[in-house]
Amino acid sequence: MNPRSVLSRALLLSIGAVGLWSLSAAGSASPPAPFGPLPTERQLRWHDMEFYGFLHFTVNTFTDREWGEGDEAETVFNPTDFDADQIVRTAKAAGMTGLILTAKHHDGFCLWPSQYTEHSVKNSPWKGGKGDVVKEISSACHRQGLKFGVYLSPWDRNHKDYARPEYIVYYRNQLRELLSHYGDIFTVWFDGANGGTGYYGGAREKRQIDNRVYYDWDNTWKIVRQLMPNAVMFSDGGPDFRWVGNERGLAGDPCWATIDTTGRYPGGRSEGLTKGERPGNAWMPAECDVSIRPGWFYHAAEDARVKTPKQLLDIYYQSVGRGACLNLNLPPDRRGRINDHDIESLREFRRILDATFAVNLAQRAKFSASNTRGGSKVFAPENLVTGKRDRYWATDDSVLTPELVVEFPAPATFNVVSLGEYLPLGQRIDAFALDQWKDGQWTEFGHGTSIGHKRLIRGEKVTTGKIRLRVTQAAACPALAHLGVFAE
Ligand code: FUL
Repeated sequence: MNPRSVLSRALLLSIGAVGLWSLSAAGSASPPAPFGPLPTERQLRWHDMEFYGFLHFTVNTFTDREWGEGDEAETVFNPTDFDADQIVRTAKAAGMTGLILTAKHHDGFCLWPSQYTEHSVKNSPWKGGKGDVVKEISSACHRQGLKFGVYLSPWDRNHKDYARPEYIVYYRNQLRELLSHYGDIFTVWFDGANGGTGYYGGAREKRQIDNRVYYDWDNTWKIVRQLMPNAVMFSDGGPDFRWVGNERGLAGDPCWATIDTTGRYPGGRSEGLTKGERPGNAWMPAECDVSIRPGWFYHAAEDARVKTPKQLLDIYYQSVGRGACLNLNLPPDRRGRINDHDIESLREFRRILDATFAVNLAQRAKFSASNTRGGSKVFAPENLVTGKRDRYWATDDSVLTPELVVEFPAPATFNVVSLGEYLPLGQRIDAFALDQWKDGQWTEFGHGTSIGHKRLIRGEKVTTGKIRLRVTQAAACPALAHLGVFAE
């Protein structure tokens, strides 16, 4: 369905629920017109996931490498104590909403018994060749309430036909296999690394491809749309969400959810990805991917270099806190479990986040806005603390830079302010500032640019009786769905 019709239906329903009284009292409380590119339903669901994980696991785990050559014997894959439930439980306890498994990395080894190759778990000693990592992880995810996604590397350094048309048939067959036998898949992650030296069925040579045409992406992506219509697809340039342009997990400031897709393709140009482009021609929000360790795969030598809770928090505020999703890699070790070093760091990271976001100090505050659309309750600032993403504060079309005073029942101490726009109407706000009431006047304590799904402003602790939000620049009248005030 067209996102605009989904939107107007949702708005009509919510207006109806508040009642005709407020409509007539308001005079003209019709919702604002959308601005710029708009998200699809599947992108909206993805935004809500916010924080999920990668699992990099394959022959590299056992050869201590980051990129396998493609000539690894299947027998090297042999986890000694594989436990999908332990892996998924760890991710869940860390607050992740889903996991994306490297079903096949660049070395070509398949973690599921694909019928199209012998280079898979079926020829490994693990579970006597009867094992299926994709099955076990996807089942554990579904059992424990996490979404499951797959990474299927387009580059395959094992396959004899790589760089020839035959390989595309193989690649698509594998995609169909993964999308047909493992239940619901929330994402397919298309990596941009492409071509170079490899084993290639024994040829051991360098093979280059032109990634604009070789994979015929439009038709490859169609397979995903057909078999898993709710899944979102990742690559450097979409089609559903984009790479953030670095592997440090850091979004730009600003980080617009929109981009100009002209001339973009997987593995293509990366300028503009970190900050996005405004207004752009497509809704293409950023994913920040980063590993909890220096490498993507497990290496015992990196046990002492697991990111600390403080480092993880900084990444969280600069990814989720800038309107992106965070995809944090947790590499299973040679046992086939998440290592204790990683678990320890994740536990403290989660404890701090939970404690920070447990109480929204704005929940019991009094709101006074310089303008509310049509004077109507439907668009009142109280909508900011309902916890419901389909209610929002909006202003009249002519009011682009409103102010909102938030008065706490008693002086509040905090250092994090959270904001979120009502995304079905597009990304409307360009800049904002936050003031505190101090010594009888307003004093600025924070400001920012893009908001989008979520913006976290984190600073020094402030104690005050009231704060003020000023929208200082907007392309269309603001529509804000969320405001939170928290103490870390
Ligand atoms: C990159 C790959 O080359 C790395 O090995 C890793 O999978 C990372 C997430 O993407 O492009």
